[in-house]
Amino acid sequence: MAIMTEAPAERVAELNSAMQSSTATRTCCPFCGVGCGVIAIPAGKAEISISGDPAHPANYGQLCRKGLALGDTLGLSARLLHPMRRAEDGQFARVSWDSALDDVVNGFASIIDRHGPDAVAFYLSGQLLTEDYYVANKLMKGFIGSANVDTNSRLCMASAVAGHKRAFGADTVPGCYEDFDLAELVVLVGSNAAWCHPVLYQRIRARKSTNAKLVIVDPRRTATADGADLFLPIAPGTDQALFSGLLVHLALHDVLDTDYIARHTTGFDAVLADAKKSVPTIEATAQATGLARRDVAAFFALFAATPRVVTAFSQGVNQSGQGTDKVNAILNCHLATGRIGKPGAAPFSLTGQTNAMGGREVGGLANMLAAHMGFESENIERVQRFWRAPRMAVREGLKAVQMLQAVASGQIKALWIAGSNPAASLPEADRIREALRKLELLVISDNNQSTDTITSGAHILLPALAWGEKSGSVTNSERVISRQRAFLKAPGETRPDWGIFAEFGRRMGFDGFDYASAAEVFREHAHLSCFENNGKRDFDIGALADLSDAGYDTLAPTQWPARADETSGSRRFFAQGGFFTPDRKARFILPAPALGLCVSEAFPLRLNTGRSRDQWHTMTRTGLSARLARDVAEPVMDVCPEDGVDAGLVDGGFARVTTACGSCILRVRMTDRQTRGHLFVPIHWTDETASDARVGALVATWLDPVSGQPDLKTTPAKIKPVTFALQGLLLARAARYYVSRSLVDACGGRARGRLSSRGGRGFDCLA
Ligand SMILES: Nc1nc2c(c(=O)[nH]1)N[C@H]1C(S)=C(S)[C@@H](COP(=O)(O)OP(=O)(O)OC[C@H]3O[C@@H](n4cnc5c(=O)[nH]c(N)nc54)[C@H](O)[C@@H]3O)O[C@H]1N2
Ligand SMILES: Nc1nc2c(c(=O)[nH]1)N[C@H]1C(S)=C(S)[C@@H](COP(=O)(O)OP(=O)(O)OC[C@H]3O[C@@H](n4cnc5c(=O)[nH]c(N)nc54)[C@H](O)[C@@H]3O)O[C@H]1N2
Ligand code: SF4
Ligand SMILES: [Mo]
Repeated sequence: MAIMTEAPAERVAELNSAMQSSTATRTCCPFCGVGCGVIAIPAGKAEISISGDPAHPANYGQLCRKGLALGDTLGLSARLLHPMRRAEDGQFARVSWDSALDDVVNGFASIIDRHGPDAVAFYLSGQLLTEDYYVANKLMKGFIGSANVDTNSRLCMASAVAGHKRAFGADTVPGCYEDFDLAELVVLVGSNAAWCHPVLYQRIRARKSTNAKLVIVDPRRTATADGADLFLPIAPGTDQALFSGLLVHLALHDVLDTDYIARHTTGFDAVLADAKKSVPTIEATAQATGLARRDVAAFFALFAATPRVVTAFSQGVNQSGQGTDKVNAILNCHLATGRIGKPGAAPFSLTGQTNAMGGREVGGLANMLAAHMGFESENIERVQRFWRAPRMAVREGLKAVQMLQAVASGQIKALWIAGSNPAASLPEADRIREALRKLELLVISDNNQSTDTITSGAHILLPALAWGEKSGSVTNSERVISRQRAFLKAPGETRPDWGIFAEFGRRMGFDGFDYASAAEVFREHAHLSCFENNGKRDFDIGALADLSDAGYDTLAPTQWPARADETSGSRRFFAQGGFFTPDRKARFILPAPALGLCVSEAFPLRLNTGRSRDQWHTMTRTGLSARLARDVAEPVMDVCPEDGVDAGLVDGGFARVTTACGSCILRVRMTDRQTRGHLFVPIHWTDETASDARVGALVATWLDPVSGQPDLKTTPAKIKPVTFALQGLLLARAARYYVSRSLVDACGGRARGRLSSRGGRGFDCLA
């Protein structure tokens, strides 16, 4: 289906002159990790037709609502179009690129001189293209000499990465989307795919209509659960017990692939013995997970009876204080049954952002070096030779939350953030804001003039190209590399992120940053992937290392591995073993017993946070679309009617949600989708878009000890009603959506309010 989008008024003129061609551009959606192909066609007077690319293997022409609304997100009113410097009076003023980059270079160089390379850091994002990520990573790890590069993927995929590495010896996703078409059972664990990976979810539904079964494991009854054959409303944080109980059940019922276990794995007996002690029976599993005995029995029977099973997992697994153990508990069941790397049988990590995988490939995480290599001495030496790097990082850097803790303690003095909004998205977001204000130098490359992070003391703002303007590559959940291509000219003085980092590298006096194009960066990345590889590393795209510029421009979606010497590689990994551990065998891993942050009399409920169907993260793009605002128009909190009534709340009224870290005021939505004791709040609103709904400020810091990924789903909380004396609604044509309750708080008699001024079009919604 093609959707014609009327471009935002302020872009009409630009669009008319900016269309690079009047022909169709094949590109890729910038939102979720499904990675759908998109066709963008300038359609006459400032219109853009957006449709799904029928030839793209991720979506075969389908798009979800967010993808279809992409044309609405191209407005320029909120865009950062010129480099800016913050003046003494706190206001940002336009400066030249030369002057802005001088400040960045002088600031970084002087801090490195005075305090060493570990006093500086980059914080990156899965919104970036692989080429952007590659250049930033090379700069920091090979030339500045620190591994303080981390990314919002730490909040998203880190536990999956760590779980894969522990079991497989590499961060390998063994399966592919086709497995969902072939599976007879799909288990979705901690995934609201109906909203968060909609096109893939439709594919699962299509398969289900041919009699395949669907099981959902989630503490709340999501839209995804509505379509399930079996819904397991698991107690949060207990998935490892469910899958350890399943392992015991599979052993008891002789469903193990003993040959696979013997030939391709180690550690099985110890893990099974431990599981038998902790969850020996269906009853014990039911008790450990809060599930009904008959539901656990039904799930175990289904899993045991169905060789073709895909267990896909997302943030209910990863964003947990024990996320890595949850991942390994799932992988254990697939390894024990040999249901891995076979058509229709695989564990499957659903990646969040469009380029979460690309970031992992280049080494964007502080505990990875580059091209899926870690910090072993032979890898450090190899990458150093390849980069001709003068100053290699020799150990892992600080992971996101620790990085910000080091900012707070003054250990890190310069931070460059590109493509993320950590003042909203990290746990204890108020403390993050305080920490950022202490920096000697805070540089932000972004598409927008104002974000919660920019207003947390940024010194220099660098304008980056946005979707539709930028050009490079991304990798989706099934290891398919796709091109994002530009169909709009760069507005204002915006530049590609890779170009900004490369220019910084040149000005720092580093050799090896003279890239003329994204294609050149990509070729170097591909060369590194196959450099002294010889099948030892999973990530190898050597077949693309010598692409011409034209070949890069026209590159069709390509799945890795794509080794130079292979004409027809397998789409899947590990059906015949061949793991990336030293003995090439997989490891069974013992999960620790479920722990958890304790609820108390003061904070008796659990705050779960996640996504709404039609908004993306901090709404910097989806917030521009009126049709996407219709789904959930303001910040809400879901609570079950019993808990709501107990707390004196009214459905449709307001509640203050408080945790040990902070509080928010949210519209109450009573729903039986929530179980007792659990609240759910979407993550999308920030201080830019609402007066009191930055949910990151409420989330406690509880890190997975292996991956460093924060638990974002179980903070102890309390709720109380808030009543306002007056309420009004103002509708206006605004550049961006803003919700404010500038009302007289009936209890406190205090007036609160705030005006937003996005490009002079701001408005106050309630008055
Ligand atoms: N509409 C939309 N789609 C998106 C995004 C977006 O912002 N908006 N963002 C993208 C990104 S970056 C990501 S990472 C993905 C995230 O995609 P999902 O992981 O599907 O989304 P979430 O809403 O974060 O959380 C998933 C579910 O985990 C459940 N959960 C919480 N605790 C537990 C637990 O202990 N066990 C289990 N089994 N489940 C639990 C929650 O109730 C929730 O329903 O979505 C991507 N797609
Ligand atoms: N409580 C809670 N917190 C969460 C989560 C949760 O479930 N609960 N989920 C976590 C997860 S999984 C994720 S992925 C994060 C997401 O959290 P963030 O990364 O903080 O969110 P975004 O809104 O995607 O921020 C992207 C920023 O980059 C800018 N941008 C977009 N494209 C580009 C580009 O090409 N170049 C540059 N330079 N800038 C660009 C945008 O304008 C925006 O300011 O949130 C995490 N935080
Ligand atoms: S499913 Fe994901 S990648 Fe596909 S159109 Fe929707 S948001 Fe974009
Ligand atoms: Mo994510």
